[in-house]
Amino acid sequence: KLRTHHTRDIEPEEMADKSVTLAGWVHEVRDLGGICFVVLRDREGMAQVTLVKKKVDSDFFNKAKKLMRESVISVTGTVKPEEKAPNGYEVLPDDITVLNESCTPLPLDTTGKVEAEMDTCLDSRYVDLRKPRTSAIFKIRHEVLKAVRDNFTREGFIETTTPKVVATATEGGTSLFPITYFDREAFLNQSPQLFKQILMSGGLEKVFEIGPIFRAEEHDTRRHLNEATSIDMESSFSDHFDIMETLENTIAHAYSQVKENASQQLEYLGIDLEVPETPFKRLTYSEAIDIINQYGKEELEWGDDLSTLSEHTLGEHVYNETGAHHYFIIDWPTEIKPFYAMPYEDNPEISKTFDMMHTRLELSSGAQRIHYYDMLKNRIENQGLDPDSFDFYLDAFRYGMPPHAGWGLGCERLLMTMLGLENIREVVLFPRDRRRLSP
Ligand code: ATP
Ligand code: AMO
Repeated sequence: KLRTHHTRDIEPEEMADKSVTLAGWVHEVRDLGGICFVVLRDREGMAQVTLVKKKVDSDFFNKAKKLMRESVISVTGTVKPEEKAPNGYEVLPDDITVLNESCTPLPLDTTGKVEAEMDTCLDSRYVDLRKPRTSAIFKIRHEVLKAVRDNFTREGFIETTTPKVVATATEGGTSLFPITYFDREAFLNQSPQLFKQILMSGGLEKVFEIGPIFRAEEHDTRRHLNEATSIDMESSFSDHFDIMETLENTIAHAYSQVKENASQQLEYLGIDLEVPETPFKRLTYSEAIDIINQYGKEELEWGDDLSTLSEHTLGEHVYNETGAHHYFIIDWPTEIKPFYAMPYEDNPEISKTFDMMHTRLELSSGAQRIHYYDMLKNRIENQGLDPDSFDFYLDAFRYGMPPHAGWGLGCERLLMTMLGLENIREVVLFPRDRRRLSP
């Protein structure tokens, strides 16, 4: 057997004098002359393998001293409780097998003593991921996705998968990546929007999808990706207020599950996670504009989209007033929201829409949708789009489409704000941005 235990599975007192086999990477070798420590690292943590020169065979001691950092090894030995060692034990080895030797020098330092540039880390993700801090991010990402699925399931949603190769745009604002689909032009989907709505006509009632979205954003920012993971939901017989509750619950559940199941990883990242309180504060768009204008940093008019600066001004204002990072901006002008957003019956200038914000940036947007065929077709035309290319979507509205609402939440933005990270690329294994296409 190459491994009997992970480093974290060993109980120092209970397992004292027992024989175990650990497997992993050589994190560090510390040769102090008479004693040599080999620090073995596996996915769960570290273990100290201790060789005392006087007590072991001299060939064995010399071989251990010369182990290359990041080589893959399997160590069989006995457990000895030791307060000064990581996890409170050390292993006195009988045998160390080198399963695969690492080349030298390494593309980057895995001990965290030398900080590498983001590009170096991303170019060599296979080594970067060996840093406990980096792998912690992806274990937390797993916990977040698991919690999101749990919460949807608990609320009666079913998981769906819709195509990523499509014929039309869905989100007006950003541009599309064209691709060749046999002899036709096609695109990578910007959002499952049209499909999740069609599923409402199909009677699935409550659906969610976690999948890639592609946006040909020209700019290179710390919060935009060209391939992102979107957490999408759609719910029939619901209005925008109903689904705002689902959104709050999803966020709160993700935070609490991470806190509960990833305490070790939060510790690696130095984070004391606070679970946000629900319900989140709700501001109308008009109130938001007034608040932003009070600060005099810029002059916004009703109908303007919020700039990055205004999002920051507002986020800080809300945080200072309430101590909360998450809040909603509701009731946006119909004109600056996508064609599928439902206007208020008594005031069609404003729509049944919301953005869910974090102090630093937008995390999610959603709306009650237009479920009337004629109204939807008009809105598509008014936004300068060609209704013919939306036939496959519009048809679903002619044969019994229920009222419905939904939202999209950026998985990476949720994670970067949860973990207080500056750059969205840190929470993606292999990010796609303006410059980066491999690995
Ligand atoms: P969405 O997910 O809807 O795209 P977002 O937060 O990315 O949300 P955008 O609509 O792309 O929002 O832009 C929001 C604001 O951020 C816009 O008002 C825009 O001025 C600003 N913005 C977008 N890209 C950049 C950029 N590269 N540099 C500075 N500001 C930007
Ligand atoms: P929207 O375009 O606001 O709405 O996108 C929803 C959320 O997805 C995330 N997101 C991104 N994250 C990183 N990089 C990007 N380039 C990027 N683009 C979007 C953000 C954003 O808030 N169809 C609607 C949702 C709906 O109404 O159901 C939509 O796509 O966190």
